[in-house]
This record gives sequence, C-alpha cells and structure tokens, in this order.
Amino acid sequence: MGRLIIASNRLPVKIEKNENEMIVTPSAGGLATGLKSYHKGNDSVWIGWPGIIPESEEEEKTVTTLVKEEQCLPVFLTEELISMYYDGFSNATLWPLFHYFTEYIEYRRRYWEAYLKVNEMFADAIIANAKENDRVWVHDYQLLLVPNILRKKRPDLKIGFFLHIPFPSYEIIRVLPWREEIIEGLLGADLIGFHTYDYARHFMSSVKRLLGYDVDFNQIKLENRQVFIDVFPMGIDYKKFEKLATEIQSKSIQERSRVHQDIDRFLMGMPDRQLILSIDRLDYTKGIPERLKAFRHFLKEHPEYIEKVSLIMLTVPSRTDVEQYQNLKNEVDVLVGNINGEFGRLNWAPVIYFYRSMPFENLIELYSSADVALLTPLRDGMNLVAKEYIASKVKQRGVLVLSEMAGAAKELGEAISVNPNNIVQTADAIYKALTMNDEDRTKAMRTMQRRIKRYDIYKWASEFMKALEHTIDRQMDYHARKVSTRIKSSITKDFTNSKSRIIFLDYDGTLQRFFDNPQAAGPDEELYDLLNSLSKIENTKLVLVSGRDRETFDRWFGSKNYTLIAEHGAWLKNTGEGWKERKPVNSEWKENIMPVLESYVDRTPGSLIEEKTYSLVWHYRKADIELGALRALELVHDMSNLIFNQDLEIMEGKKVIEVKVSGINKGTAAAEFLMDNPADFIMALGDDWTDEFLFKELPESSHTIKVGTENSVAKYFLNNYKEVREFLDELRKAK
Ligand code: GDG
Repeated sequence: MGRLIIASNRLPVKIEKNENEMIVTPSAGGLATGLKSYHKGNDSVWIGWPGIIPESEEEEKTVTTLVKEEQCLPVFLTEELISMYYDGFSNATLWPLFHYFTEYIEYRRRYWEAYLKVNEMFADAIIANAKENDRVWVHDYQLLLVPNILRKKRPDLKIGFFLHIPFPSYEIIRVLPWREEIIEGLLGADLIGFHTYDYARHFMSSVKRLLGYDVDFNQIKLENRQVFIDVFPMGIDYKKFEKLATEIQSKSIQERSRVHQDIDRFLMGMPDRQLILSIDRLDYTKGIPERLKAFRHFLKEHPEYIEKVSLIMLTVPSRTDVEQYQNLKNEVDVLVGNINGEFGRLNWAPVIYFYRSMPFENLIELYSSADVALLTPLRDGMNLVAKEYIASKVKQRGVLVLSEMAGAAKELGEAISVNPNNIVQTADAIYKALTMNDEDRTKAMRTMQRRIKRYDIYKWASEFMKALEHTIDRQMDYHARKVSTRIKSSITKDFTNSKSRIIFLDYDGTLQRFFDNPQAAGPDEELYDLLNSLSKIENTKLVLVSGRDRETFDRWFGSKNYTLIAEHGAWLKNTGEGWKERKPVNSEWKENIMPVLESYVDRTPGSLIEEKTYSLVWHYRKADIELGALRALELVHDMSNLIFNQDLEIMEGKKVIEVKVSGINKGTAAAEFLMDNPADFIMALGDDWTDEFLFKELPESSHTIKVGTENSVAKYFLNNYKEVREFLDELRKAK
C-alpha cells in the first residue's frame, strides 16, 4: 500500500511569529487529533497553509523546516490570495451557499480565479510529493477542485475527499455560476464522504441533474471509472474528553482554575441553580440571535427561573474582517445587553457572554459543569461541540438541546430536538431540559455516550481509509473485466482463426447513443459502413437483436445483408427473406394495460408510450430525472398486480418499462437462430437488462460483452457505443 498524503486548507500545526522567533503550536482540532495515528504511523505527509505569510525567503525556509519536523509541508499563500481565495470564494461564496444563506453569497469572478489558482497550487504540492500509488485524502470546501486536478495529472493516485460542511440541495447549488466545475472537481475522487445521508443524497441528485451521469445506489458512473459516495459521521477523541473531565472533577477547590472557581462560586449555596452552556464560532449559521431570543422568551414565560439559571455563551471570534460577521457581532451585543438589562439583578446576570476563545482545559470545565447544552445552529455540517459535551458528562448529569439542522442530530436522537427558527419551541425545550428528572437525564446521556464512544474520531478515520481501499479493489475488479488491448487481441485471434462466425448486436445504447426521441436514433453513415463491411466478411453472420419494433428496423436495415431480430425476439428476418413471427398471440391484453400507462404519461411530463406487436413500452428518458425514476417504481408495482395470472411480464430497461408477452426474449430467439446456424465463433454485445437473456443463452465459449458497467453475466464490458464501434472496426480490419 502507498503512503497517505493529507491535504487541508490549514495544517494541524500553526506557526506564529513572536518578536523574532517562530513558534509552532499544535492544533487541538478534531481533524488533527483523529488523523494523527495515520499521519505519524504511516510515513505520511500533511499539506496545507501554515497560517503565516513569511516576509522573506529566509523566513519561508524556517517555516518549512519547522513544519517538516511535524511531517507537514507548507503551501504559502500571499495576502491577496488569502483575501480572494479564503475570505472570498471559500467564505463569502461557498460557505453561505452550502449553508443555505443565499442572500449573503458574493459572486465574483476574481474570487473564483483565485480559488482555481490555489486549488492548483495545492494539487501541484501534492503531486510534487506523491509517489506512485499513494493515497491522498483531501478535506473540505476550500479544496473542492483538487481531486479532479490530481486525477488529470496523476491517474495512478487513489483519492479520497471528505466534506465537513453540508452539501446543499440541487435547488441551492444550481444558483452558482461555477456549479458544474465544482461538482466535476469533486468527481476526480475515488471516494467522497459526507457527514450525513442527506448531504450525500443532495450531492448525487446534483450530479444527475447538472452533469447527467448515471447514479446507481451509491456509485456514480463516469465514462471510464466509478466514484463511490458514502456517509461517515465524524466523531471526537472521546477518551481524551472523558479523561480530562474525570481529572478536573477530582481536583480540590484550590487546585481548580479561575474559571472553574468562578463557576463554583456561582453555584455555591444555591442547590437549585442551573447553568446552560453554548459554544460556537460567532457565525451566522450558528443561530446565536435566535438562541438569545428563545432564552428571553423562556425568562418571560418562566419568571420563577430568574436568579436560578444563567446562559453561559462562549462565542469565538471568527472571520472578523467580513461585514456580515461584524453585523452579527453587533446584533448579539445588543441582544445580550437587552436581556441582561431587562432581567438582570445586582448579583445575577441571565447571560454570561464571552467573546473570545478559551484554553482547552476551561472548555472541559464548562462542559462538565453545565446542566444543559443549548446548541441551536440554523445549519451545521456536524457540530462537534454536541459530542464533546456528551463525552465530558462523566456523571451523566446533563441534558442536550440540539437543533435538528445539525448533522449531529441524526446520531443523537435522545437529545431534545428543536427547530432553531421556532423561538417558542426552543424556549419550551429549555424548560423541559431544566425540569427533566435525574433518571431521564442519565438514561438519555448514557445511550448517547455509548454511541459516541464507539464511533470516535479514530474509528471515523479508519472507516474512511478502509472504504477508500475497498473502492480501489472495486476499481481493480472493474479494470480486470474491461475489454483491454490483451482481451481485444485474444478475441480478434479467435475471430480470424475460426471457420464460421456469428455476431449478435443489440442496437440502442450498443451501436448508437440514446436520443430523447427514440425515432431520431437511426443509423449514421459510419455505422452502416461498419456493419456492411463486417457482414461481407466470408462465413460471418451479423444478427441485430433489438427491442425495436419491426417497422422501424425494416426501414433502417430491411435491405441489408444481415439478420434482424426485432421486438425482443418476437420477429425474425433472415437475409433476403420476409419477417417471421415466432409466437403468434392475440393482443387483447393491451386494452387493459394501455389506460394505466396513459395515466402515467399524464402524471409524468415528458414520458411517452410506444406500441409494439408484443409489448407496450413506457419511455421516461425525457421526464424529470428523479420524478421519472419514482414513477417507474410505482408503475412496476402497479403492473405486477395487474399482470398477475396473465401470460405477460415486465422488463425494466434503460429509462423504459416494457410490458410484454412472456416467453419471448432475445435469448430464446438467439438460441433458435443458433440451432439452424451453427458457428465456432460467437460474440454478443448489449447494454440493457434485456440483453442478459442473450448472454445467458449462448454457449459458454461465446464472447459476451456488456456495454456499461452495471452487473452482468457477460464476461467483459466496454463503456459505451463509441468503444463498441472502435472495437468492431478493429475486428473488421483484422480479417
Ligand atoms: C466545521 C463544520 C463540523 C470552540 N471554541 C473553543 C474551541 N472550540 C472547538 C470545539 C470544537 C470546534 O472548536 C468547533 O467544531 P464544530 O463542529 O462545532 O464547528 P465548526 O468549527 O464550524 O466546524 C462543523 C466540523 O467542521 C467538523 O467536520 O462539525 O459542522 O462547520 O472542537 O471544541 N476550542 C478551544 N477553545 C475555544 O474557545 N480550545
């Protein structure tokens, strides 16, 4: 296995200049802690911005040397790039967009250009350090384009990507002028991870709608490879929080920190006093004004809690140069002032407000002392604070009130869940939390602790890496079955050495691309030329086997020198002969089925019905991609009941549902044909589910080739009709 290269906007260490000395401080963030075991253990490298702009070449060298000791490599950014790429495109365009704050989005071409440039710089730094077959793990919204830049320049690398913030719904992402570039950028990865299934779902829907790629379960099918999507809810270093919280609790009063002593004093002699805690960066996504309004409403509704409860609000300064953050700061200042002015007493403040960051130890003291954690983001990728609070409640004496808009809400079902925009509901939740009995508190907390402890940050990182390895195995399996130069030459050799040959070819999706209107998909000159010359090769029979109606097939190929099998094997036409019906039946059944299909056409704009002798087909290629898929499911369900006990069957093709007389399929037709026309070289190519009948019926020695990467009984596969044409061209030239 190759090494691991981690890339994130910031390195896990920060360099600061103190007078003339450079100081390295390790980052306490969850990401750095979680990846440490991989980072240190695997001779790996971490690439990112070191948090400083060197003023000279010498300083640059010093920074490089210092971070190198931590197995890190710096990407140096200028002030202008930081302002355009980081403050600009990352935080003024993508951050509001991905958190549904569309009114804050800034669309500036210069931001985008800087973002592109920095993403290229990161990719170049990765490439300069990557050996063959290394694994690369790229993190977060600042580096969305890196996977595809890497893929183009270094296809050998195995690339994973994890997004730490939400991925918005298609309706939101579509407003971005560079939406296609962003999604293509991500699709350079082998594996893309999200915190929750909703984010993964939104991403897959955007891929389908914006780029038109097929998505099958959790795989995105690109032209010549697949991208896997999965969910990895990020955890925390549980044991670290648990251990520190236990140590802090066992300290004597004198040994305790200043913050802790202040908390003790606040609670002293007032056994029914309670503390509510909130911790977040001062960001408009965190719902801080809404939280304050809910607390004010609570105090109005429950004056009995005056002097009995305080909200400690730790807000960490963030992106202070940006106007929206300054406005938010002013709004919060005013709200805190109003609440304290309205409800405060000489020796009691309802809101204890900190606008700064605190040392890690103080954080744990706050967590372990707080009776309630009130975390109410309007939108949050995960929210690690919720998990940290849970891990620090070693005596299980705490209640979590959590916004349903945080990714963490998906795992923490025992928390009191609120819609942060609903002030009254949040106020009620505060009351519920403060009045919850000990038994209920302990029970909920214990359940959540067990879960968070099991899926901690180490597990998260190792699960991601395991999934990346697994996708690599699957890509290898994919390449083993792909018709390679070696497989092509072995089939060609067999073809030239044999005495009599039959080639079965499906039409739509195999020899020709799909068109919105199926009648527009007629053969072009290149295709006629190819098929004509193949059919002219001595002792070679070309058989076109399609679901198409015989009238169309007759128009396109009636005069040609090949055998035609139409309507999934219902009709057969040998060279120079007329059409023969394989199994005559009446068509009364259509009267019952047609009205049902018509109701689906009415309810699914863009869909249409095609009538064939033996079947009725509902096409939904032109319908809305998701509505079409949903209606197709419904239709199959309805039809299964309707055709019960009749000699009919349902076939699901590519964007078509076909109801047809049973017992007739491409396989039985091909087998019948082979009985009259024995051959020592048999090859079949098809892209659809209906071609599986064909592959199954042919003798074991046949060369069966699926067009597309879905599961198939065929031995090999080609990606698309273009590759089929190229291959057939090589075959005709070989003879
Ligand atoms: C992004 C996504 C996702 C906070 N104040 C202090 C301090 N902290 C630490 C906390 C926690 C971290 O900062 C905050 O993490 P969150 O997850 O709550 O939020 P974001 O910073 O917005 O992170 C988020 C996360 O990425 C991971 O994928 O969960 O949704 O937005 O670890 O403890 N640490 C110290 N002093 C403080 O004053 N030492």
